[in-house]
Amino acid sequence: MTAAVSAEDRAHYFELVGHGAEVPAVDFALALSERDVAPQDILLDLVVPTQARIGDLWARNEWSVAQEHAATHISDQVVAALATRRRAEHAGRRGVLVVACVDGEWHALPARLFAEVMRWDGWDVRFLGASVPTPHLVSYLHRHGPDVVAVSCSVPTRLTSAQRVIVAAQDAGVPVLAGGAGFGPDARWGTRLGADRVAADARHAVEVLRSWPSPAVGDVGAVRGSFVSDDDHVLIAKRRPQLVATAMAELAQRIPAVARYTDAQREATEYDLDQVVEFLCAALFVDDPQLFTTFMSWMGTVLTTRRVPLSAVACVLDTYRRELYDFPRALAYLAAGRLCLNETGLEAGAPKSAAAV
Ligand code: B12
Repeated sequence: MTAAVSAEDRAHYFELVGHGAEVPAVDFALALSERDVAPQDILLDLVVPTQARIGDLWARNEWSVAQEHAATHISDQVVAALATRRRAEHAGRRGVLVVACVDGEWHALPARLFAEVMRWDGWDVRFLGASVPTPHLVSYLHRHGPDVVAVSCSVPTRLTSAQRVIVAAQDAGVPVLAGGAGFGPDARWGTRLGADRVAADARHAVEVLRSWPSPAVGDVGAVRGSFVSDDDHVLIAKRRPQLVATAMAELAQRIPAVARYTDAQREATEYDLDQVVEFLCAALFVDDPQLFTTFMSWMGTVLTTRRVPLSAVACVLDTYRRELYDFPRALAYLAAGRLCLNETGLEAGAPKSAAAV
């Protein structure tokens, strides 16, 4: 019988990482492990919720990027310490599992957390880390011939890269398990993009891999639902610079303060406008408006806490709707996103003028 991580443990760990107390945080995690808490539980019930909380604090502008980086470094150290101190029993008996983040995906820690849990479940894990270029991953797969490749994606704007990896790995004869928050609720976009298996999180992945008797022999060559997307996301992505420039010009006309922005403010705004188009393209790619509406709610929260009037974001969505008049699906997604933004503004308690978008 193993012990569990308690709410007090989480509160204490959060205090430690919040104060940059690296050594005490690592010692605390190791002490939990000595108290008979399973290492998997320390990662999934201590480190994961803390990292999610840090993300929320960053999104709400309560923590700076520097605070997030410092805390994430500590969590990284905790994972490393547990990985070296607690060796898996029967290591590697389940086969070789390559874990890689898709091209352009810099969230290595979620993938590492997943990887360590799989190692303790008996896989011989080869962890390739952040943003692995697809051709390099494929050549690695050819050279090492793993039983499964686990593809990690934390932000949905990387889903086009994810699909390229899925196809290339399967062509190389290696079955694909897809996971990470970027694949959406229950990793549903992983299924849509043709992965052999998906899992919502690391615990679910343990079950999925245990009930997948022999991935290498069982699935390769099987007829998979082939994923076909129309070209809307490609055509719109090509127009990103022009869409952002038009939206920026319109904002400057409507909101005098925008015309007086410093270079840094202008750059940050252009980045946000570009993100809107990127998420719209990702949603069109997987043909799911929910990807875009979830993003707009998130963006509504992020911008409200940074005192950006949501009316400005609504103005941007209106510009995009005018410019993309010949893409009916994009128009429907933008309309749904605008509605979501309105609701987010009201929930976040934005001033009425800003929320009434
Ligand atoms: C640390 C961090 C970063 C670091 C990452 C460093 C590192 N070494 O990983 C850096 C600074 C690089 C970063 C960058 C960015 N980030 Co960031 N980041 C985070 C943060 C705070 C923690 C990440 C983490 O450790 N997660 C660990 C746990 C919490 O994640 P998890 O998904 O539950 O992990 C499990 C599963 O996903 C699963 N899993 C993972 N891989 C796989 C693979 C398979 C096959 C399977 C089955 C399962 C599986 O296993 C894990 C354990 O169960 C998250 C917050 C969050 N909620 O994750 C934001 C977060 C992910 N980032 C976010 C954003 C916006 C960004 C940036 C766009 C910011 C920017 N403006 O530049 C960039 C994007 C960079 C890129 N293109 O990749 C947003 C994404 C929001 C969205 N709309 O999608 C988040 C959610 C923050 C927030 N609350 O707003 N970030």
